[in-house]
Order: sequence, then structure tokens, then C-alpha cells
Amino acid sequence: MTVTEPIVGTSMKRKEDPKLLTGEGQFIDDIHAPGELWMGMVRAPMAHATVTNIDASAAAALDGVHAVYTGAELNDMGLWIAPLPCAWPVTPDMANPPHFPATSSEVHHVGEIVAVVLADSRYGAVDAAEQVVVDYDVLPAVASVAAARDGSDLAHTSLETNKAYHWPLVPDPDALEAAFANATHTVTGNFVQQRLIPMPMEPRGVLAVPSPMGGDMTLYSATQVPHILKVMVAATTGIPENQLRIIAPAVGGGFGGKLNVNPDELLAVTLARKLGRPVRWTETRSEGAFSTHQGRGQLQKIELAADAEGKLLGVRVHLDADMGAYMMLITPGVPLLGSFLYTGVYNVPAFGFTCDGYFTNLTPTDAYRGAGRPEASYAIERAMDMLAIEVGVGPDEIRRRNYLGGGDAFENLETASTLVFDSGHYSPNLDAALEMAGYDDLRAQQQQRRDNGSSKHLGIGLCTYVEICGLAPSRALGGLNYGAGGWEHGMVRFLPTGKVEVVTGATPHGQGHETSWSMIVADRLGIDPADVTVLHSDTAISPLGLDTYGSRSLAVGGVAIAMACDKVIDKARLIAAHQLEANPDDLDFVAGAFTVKGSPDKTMPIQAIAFGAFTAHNLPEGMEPNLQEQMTFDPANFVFPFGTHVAVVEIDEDTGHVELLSYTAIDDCGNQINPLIVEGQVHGGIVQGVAQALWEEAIWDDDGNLKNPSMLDYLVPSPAEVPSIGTGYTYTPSTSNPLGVKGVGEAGTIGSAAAVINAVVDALGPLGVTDIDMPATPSKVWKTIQRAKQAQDQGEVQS
Ligand code: MCN
Repeated sequence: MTVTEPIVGTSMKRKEDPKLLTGEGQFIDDIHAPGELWMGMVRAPMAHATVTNIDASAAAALDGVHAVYTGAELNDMGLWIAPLPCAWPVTPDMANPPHFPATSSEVHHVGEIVAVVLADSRYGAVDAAEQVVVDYDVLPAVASVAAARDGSDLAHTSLETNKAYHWPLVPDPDALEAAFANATHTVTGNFVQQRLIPMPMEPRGVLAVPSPMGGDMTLYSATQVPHILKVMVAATTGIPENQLRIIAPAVGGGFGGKLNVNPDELLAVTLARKLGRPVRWTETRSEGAFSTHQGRGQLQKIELAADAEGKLLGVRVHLDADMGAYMMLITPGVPLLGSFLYTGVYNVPAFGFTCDGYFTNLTPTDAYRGAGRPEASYAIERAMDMLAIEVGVGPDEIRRRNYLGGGDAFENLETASTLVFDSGHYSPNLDAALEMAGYDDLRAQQQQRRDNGSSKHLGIGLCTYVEICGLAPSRALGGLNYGAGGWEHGMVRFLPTGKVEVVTGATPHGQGHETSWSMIVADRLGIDPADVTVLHSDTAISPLGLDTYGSRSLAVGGVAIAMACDKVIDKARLIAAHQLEANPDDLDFVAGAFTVKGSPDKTMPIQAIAFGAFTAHNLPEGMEPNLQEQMTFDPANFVFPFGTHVAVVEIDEDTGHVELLSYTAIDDCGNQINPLIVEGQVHGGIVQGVAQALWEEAIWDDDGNLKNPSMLDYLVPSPAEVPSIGTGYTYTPSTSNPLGVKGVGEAGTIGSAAAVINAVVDALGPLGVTDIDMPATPSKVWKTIQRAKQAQDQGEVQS
């Protein structure tokens, strides 16, 4: 069947949903292998200690227990040839103490594995793990990045300092100094990016299945990065890469939390190999909370210098970033992903950024939705509100005065942080958001409440974000010392009957790639999207790929698919020309068929050409049979989506409760493939950012214990907490790829935390509140109000 209507740009329902909604999706826990053993992890209950003795005799004697291995035994068994990998050593002298799947002696965070039990059943493994008796000598714990910076105690006794690295990005130090020296206005913001727990719907899990003979190994893992995992498992275990197959089955969300190479993955593979039996493990929710990496964890200082009208002269930023106990896959690089964006959407003549990474005795940090960019957007957008107050103009006006390109459309514009923004058009985006939110009316309502002395304070918060995604040009990643490239691979293959298989190196885990890629292919080739099947997430089927993160899949992987389609069309054109006895240039390709110009009866549908390519009876001389093409796309630049978010909150002065009354988001991700999927991505992202602003925080005590490792007290919002979100779009095509698309998978998260906290501070401004740390919980808001009132009272008494 051929299709004449455009498909790209329509809100086609997701192809992957019926399977998931009817329970046909196969997640890790649904997959079993005969003879499988369950791992039970013995985890350290303290943040910093030395293991002095392990008595596993009681555990080993239990029915159904196959073996118990202490960390020291595991490390002596020759299971691995290298520690867990860090792919992003951001400086040549970065400290990176070895991190093995289980520790032999010193424990560096609660939850670190000290021994592993293998048993016939899941519960048997957990019960046996509880019977393992471990003696510890407790060491002082470094339980916050502030304590790490202070340096009185060391997170690693093998290191002389807690500081892991210092990373500067100060293109012109003299210009930066001059900017501050010449400023009429300066503001300084000190912000805390609390640690967050990714909490995908499906926890992580693994199943390693060795082949009975020959040494092949299949690892099923709830991962976002099967391709990267394959390389890393080979490099750390010494298993030849050509004998490894990684399968990410249905994966129930990741949000960055499944973007890593984890101890359990290496333990499952190496123990399965040693024992010749399948080995599996699925984390519990609480186990995942402190053993799988967390996100954020930064102390930020941002300073703005501006002239009398509030036009920015310079931006200076310093971060102290919490690495946690170890460098995991991209731990040290996360702050760098945001570093270039602290200038926001603004024309900033001089810029400087420095970051110190510190070890603590807490769970390692790593990517979490937005990774570095929500932090950057939060800092600059909070600081812009502070500048607006300092200069005495509205938050919309301060932004307009500083927009890149004066708010007009621009392409390929270089910023002070050395990026080249592909395209932007900020003023109409802001206008649309203010109009949709009813901004003027909201301000009038706010004034009315203030005039009436209402204790229910209305706050309106803006955020005009920009993000960097579509990771990434390989050369740019090389320049940052990242250990891999940023290309993506795609293949488009006509089957003999005219159906199409697409193979992608992207690894969807909720983003709807099967639908989007089908739409791109159907549109390009003029066929029905139902005739397209997208294969992914299995390194035997899709051997080339760099996976899904950094909102890269469409802008790199989807573009690779479109380019592969173009190659298919080029080849099909030659076959059609040959068989229709025409010049290739005299053929039109419309609605899935080649037709000789001026001779409408001389036509061939692409499916017939595919069959001809399969039989290969009548191909141009020397042409390879079959109609399939592949493309590896390595973009020349990133993409820079942007948008304006407006949050409206009501705060009860008496209780400190913050109610999110409405939320408006006008996003711009360039051309859209599927507006319905875009809408879903925006919604999900916004809820995660709102959650950081109002509810979510991994709370650690002074000894490095996680106090809220369950969903009872780690406050992931439900739909009841979030109002319906008003969305809209502007469309500024990217110049970085031929589809003109930009990423959207993280955009909502990047714009929302700042919008909400700007609204909270806006609401409480008349009470003297100038800032509040996230999450703005009722008790924190209430205490902040009381402190501000006291300060105001004292001020009045003094004056
Ligand atoms: N899209 C589109 N038009 C655009 C941009 C995107 O139609 N202009 C569509 C794409 O075709 C794709 C989806 O939107 O179907 C997301 O595309 P993209 O922005 O390229 O992001 P990725 O597919 O690379 O997804 C990664 C991103 C990240 S980094 C996190 S974290 C995240 C997210 O996606 N985690 C998610 N969204 C998630 N959604 C779900 N359900 N679960 C997660 O774990």
C-alpha cells in the first residue's frame, strides 16, 4: 500500500502501546532461563568502614543456597580484568579510585556490595544474604559535598583529598573581570541542587545466560545503553566482545538511571560464566534507591554583572559537585554538560565557569533527566529574576532586554561559552507563553490579593530555558575527553513482500521510537507506517549504536534513518530507470512510486522494485541485489531547543503549603515528527522538574544513611498533585540536521524547576523572602516565611 498524505507531523498513536497495555511486553522479570540462580547482595549498612571479617557459614548452610562469595574472594577469583568504567575522565589528573563490583576491604557508601549469595530462588537469596555476618571498623563518613569541601574527613583513605578534579571554562578571564568591574548592578545566587532518585516505573534487573558450550554469553539487562554496556563488559571482564550479546527487553523507563555499567551486571555475567548457569537479580525499590546512581547533587554560585538598564555584561559560575563515592560511567562529566549553558538564552559578553568535583561517602551520582542542564537553567533563570528585582523591572522585561539576537530569529550564533546555537527565536515564544498563561490578568489578581491582605499568596514564575542536546558531534565529545563518539546508526531494509524493517542503534525505553521511526520511513518512502517494523535494543540484531540519552535519538538516530531512506530511494531510482528504460533523472518519486515524467502509465511502486531487487533477475549491470541501505550519522553540531514555562502557585502563609495552580509551557523543538509523542515527553519532563522544585529529595543523615529510600517517603508525584498542563509550540527548525528537528525528551525537566521556584519566591516577595532551597516543602516554606518576617520586624525595630 502506498500513502499520499504526509505522516510526519501527525499525532499518530504509539505503535508500541497495545503490546504494553495488554501485558505482552517482556520485561526482565518476565524472562527466565532453565537452571537460573538468583543473586542476593550483602550490602554495607554504613557509609564508610573497613570490613574486618565476614562469616558466611550460616548462609552457606541454608537449603537452596548454591554459593556465597565475599568481596575479597570475588576480587581474587580473576573474574574481571579492570574496575567498573568511567568513560569521562574530565581532566588528565582526575582522581578515580578503583571501583570493583564488590569491595574487598574499604566500604565507601551505604549499599556497596561486600558479599554475594547465589541461591535457587529470589527469596532464598535475600534470606541467605541476611544471614551473612559482616564485622566492620567504622570510619568517619563524608556525608555531604560541603563536608567534602571542608576536608576534615576523607571519603577515601587512599586519597589525600576529597577533591577529584577542577574543571575551568573561562574563555576570556580579563573580559570577565572587566565586566564585573564595570557593572552597575550585580547579583549573586547560591543554590542547592539536591540529590534526586531516578525511580523509573520498572526497577533495574539483569539475567546473564551463558551458552552451554563455546563461551557465548547473553546478558539481558534493564538498560538504556546495551551497546555501550557490551563494550564495557568486554573491557572489564575480558570476555571477547564478539561472544557477548546484550538485550534490553521492554524497559519501563530509565530517566538516566539505567545509563550505567553497574556492579550487578558484571557480577551476573562473570558468575554465570564461572558456574556455567544463568544468574539473575532484580533490585527492590529501596535497594535501587541507594545502590543505583542518583542525580544532581551540586552547590551552585552564580554571579551576574549588568549595566544600568539590566543588560548583562558578564556571568560567573562556580559549582561544587557531589560525585558520591565513585566515578561511574559519566559521573564527572554531568556538571560539564550544563557548563556551557549558564549563559541561558541571553547575550552575555563575558563568561566564566569553574567546577570542583568532590568525593563523598554517598551513593555515586550520574545522569538524571537533563543531566547538568536543568541545574544550569535553574541557576541562570533564578538569577535573572534576582536581577529583575535589583533593576526594578518585571521578569519578562529583564529577559527581553537580554535575549540573544535581540529576541529576533537567528541561525548559527556563537555564544560567550563557545557554543554555536543552531537557531533561536525567543521573543515570540515568550509572547505566546505569556498570552496562554494570561500573564497580565494573573498579575492583576496577584495585586488584588496583596491589596486585600490575603494570606493565600499568588506567585507567577517564568523560565525561558535553552538546552543542548542531540548528543553529539563526536569531535566535540573528543574535545571534552569523553570516551566515545556521538554518532548513530540506522538501516532500512525492504523485505521481498514490500514490508520494511528498520534497525536502529537507539534504545527506546518509553520514548516511542518505533512509532516515530516508522513515521519517518513511511513518509520518506510513501508507504503505510503499519508496514514498517523497528528493530532495536539487541546487539545481535542492531550491532552498531550508541543508545538513548541526552535527547539524541531523533536528532541523530532518527536523522540517520531518514538518510538511509534517501539512499534506498537513490538505489530504487536506478532499478526503476533500468526497468522502465528511462533516464534516472526523468523519474519522479511521489507517493511511493517512480513515474516517468510526462508518461503517467510508466510507473513502478517501490514495493515492486524491492521484489525485483530480491529476485535480482533484471538489475542494472553490477548492482548488488536487495534493497537495503544503512547510514551512520555524526552531526556537525548539537541542537538547542528552547521554550518559556510559566508556573502559577498559591502559597498558604499559615501552613507553607504550595499549590501549583496552573502550568503553561511553550516549547520549541524545531520540526516535530509526532506532536502527540512530543506532548507526552513535555508533560513527563515537566512533572519531574516540578517534583524537584516541590517534593523530591534524597535525604541523607550525617552518617551517610539514606533516610527516605522508599516511595512512602520519597515523594514521587501522582497525577493528583499536578494540574493539567497547558502546552503550545513554536517551530524554529534546527540547522544541525536535514530534518530540522531538535530533541524534546528532557526539555520539560529543564524548564520547570526554575519556573516553579521563581513563582514561589514571587509569591513570598512581599513577606521579605528572596530565595528558598528546593524542594519547597510546606515546613521549609513555613520556616522561610517566619525567618523573613522576623528579619522584617527586626529591620523595622532598628529603623
Ligand atoms: N520527537 C518528535 N519531534 C521532535 C523531537 C522529538 O516527534 N522535534 C519525538 C521523537 O521522535 C521520540 C521522542 O519524541 O519519539 C523523544 O525524542 P528525543 O527528544 O530525541 O529523546 P530521546 O528519544 O533520545 O529520549 C531520551 C530522553 C531522555 S535523555 C530522558 S532522561 C527521558 C526521555 O527521553 N527518559 C524517559 N523521555 C522519557 N520518556 C519515558 N517514557 N521514559 C523515560 O525514561
